Amino acid sequence: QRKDAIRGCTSLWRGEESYANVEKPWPSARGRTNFCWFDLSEGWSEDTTPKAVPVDHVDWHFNYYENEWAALPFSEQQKHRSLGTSSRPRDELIAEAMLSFSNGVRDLEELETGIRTYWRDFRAVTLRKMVKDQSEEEIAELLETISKIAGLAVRAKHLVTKSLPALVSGSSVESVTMSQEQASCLLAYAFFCTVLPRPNFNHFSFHLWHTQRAPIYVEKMKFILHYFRTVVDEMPRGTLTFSRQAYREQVNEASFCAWTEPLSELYATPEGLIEEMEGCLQVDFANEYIGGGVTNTGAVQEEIRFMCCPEMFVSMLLCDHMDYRDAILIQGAQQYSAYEGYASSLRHVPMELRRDEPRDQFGRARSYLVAIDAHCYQNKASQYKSRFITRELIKAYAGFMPTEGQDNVRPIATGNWGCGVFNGDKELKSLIQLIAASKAGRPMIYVTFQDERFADQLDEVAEVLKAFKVKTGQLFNLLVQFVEERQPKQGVFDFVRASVQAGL
Ligand code: AR6
Repeated sequence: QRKDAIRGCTSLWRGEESYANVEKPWPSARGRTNFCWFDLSEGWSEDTTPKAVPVDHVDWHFNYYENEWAALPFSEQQKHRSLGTSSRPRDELIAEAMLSFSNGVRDLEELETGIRTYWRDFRAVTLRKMVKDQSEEEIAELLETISKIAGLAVRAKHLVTKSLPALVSGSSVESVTMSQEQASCLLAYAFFCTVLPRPNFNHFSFHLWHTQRAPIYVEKMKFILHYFRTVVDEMPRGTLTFSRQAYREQVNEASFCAWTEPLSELYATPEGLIEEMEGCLQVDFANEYIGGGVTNTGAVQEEIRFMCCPEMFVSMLLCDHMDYRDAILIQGAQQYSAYEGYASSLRHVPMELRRDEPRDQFGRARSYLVAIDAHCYQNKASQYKSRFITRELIKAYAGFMPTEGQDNVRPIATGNWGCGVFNGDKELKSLIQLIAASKAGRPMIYVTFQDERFADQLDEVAEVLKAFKVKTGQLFNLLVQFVEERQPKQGVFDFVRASVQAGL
């Protein structure tokens, strides 16, 4: 029954025909810039790979510290930072190493010597661990893959012909669209540890995977190598859009209490995973620095999603730290790998890329993600304060709010946002997300991660709210009352149900 209800709710958004008609027009009419890294003058077509613009020359703004540009490895300041065994300009050393690797990598020592010219701490610890149990053919295949990854980096002069604006908090650039090929080229630079850390950004580099000993790095390396093998085998022709939105209205508790939207349909399910909810806007349980611990040992919801859909990594190069009003949207990131296990038991499961994935008129596959970071509570008890309810509601609504002037309200697929590593209370967070989804006019699918009991409890409380026609503002008010009047051990659902049944 639950499955049927979810299929019914998402049917419009899964339908291929309706898909092209409901997507965000591009560029948007909002007055902010929508940057496209490739030539869209003749539209996108399935048969050709998008070409970078400008096509005939390179036009980079080099200033790496200027906030509005992404820190590409060839930027001016990076050039003169000598972090390797050679004091020659860094960009030259990187270009030289990439060219040499692309012509073949004999062994891992050659890889180490090449990378150390621009980054002296490099050691291929994880790759060495991997080759230990491999046959000669497997080792040769691995070295060939590494060489082909370098080939992607070498293609930068055709693919990275213009600087890339950063999507920093409050900037006038709303979105950046690039081809999957351009994304793969950037990922190749991350693989070879060429991008330097930048204040306020997560570090777009896989150097810890290469150089540190934690067992998870072997697994992470398998995900990324599988991605590279897939794209070098046949480059996907699609595109991706990264955008940033913020809910900047002046709001306070009183204004939330005045919200009058009816509550949306809520579908709780213990089965499936967020990433399986096709056609929905799927929530990434993010860190304020998007990607969280993905380039170190982190391996929970956000990191796993990045590992399966590596094009998401580009958001770390583009987006700085999110403040409490910010959300990051990623459209078109395809899934290259599946997984088993979770956290330290995470295992890579290879899968075939869906090459026939339907795309919109701009070439983006049907994958919609929104990254929102919950508040992290060191101590679980500290979350029961009205200012935290307000903070989480602003954040969730920043992610769920429809893009201006559009009818783009696909259902939200979410779950225990902020309730794993970040220690949140599921009952409280689920209702906060329901208020945000309702304000945005979106149905909400809530995946309880195999917790049948919680799915039943959530269904039950949603039934009561529906029966008594509770509005968004009223529910918010109840949550605030809950934290103010809370009895020890009383749960949010019990309080809300009792209050509603007693006549609010
Ligand atoms: N589908 C549905 N539910 C899931 C899935 C999934 N694929 N994976 C996990 N869950 P967590 P947080 C459930 O801890 O607390 C990262 O490092 C499962 O019940 O990832 O918001 C970020 O970068 C799990 O316990 O999210 C941040 O730094 C719960 O969702 C930080 O973790 C919460 O998953 C965010 O922590």
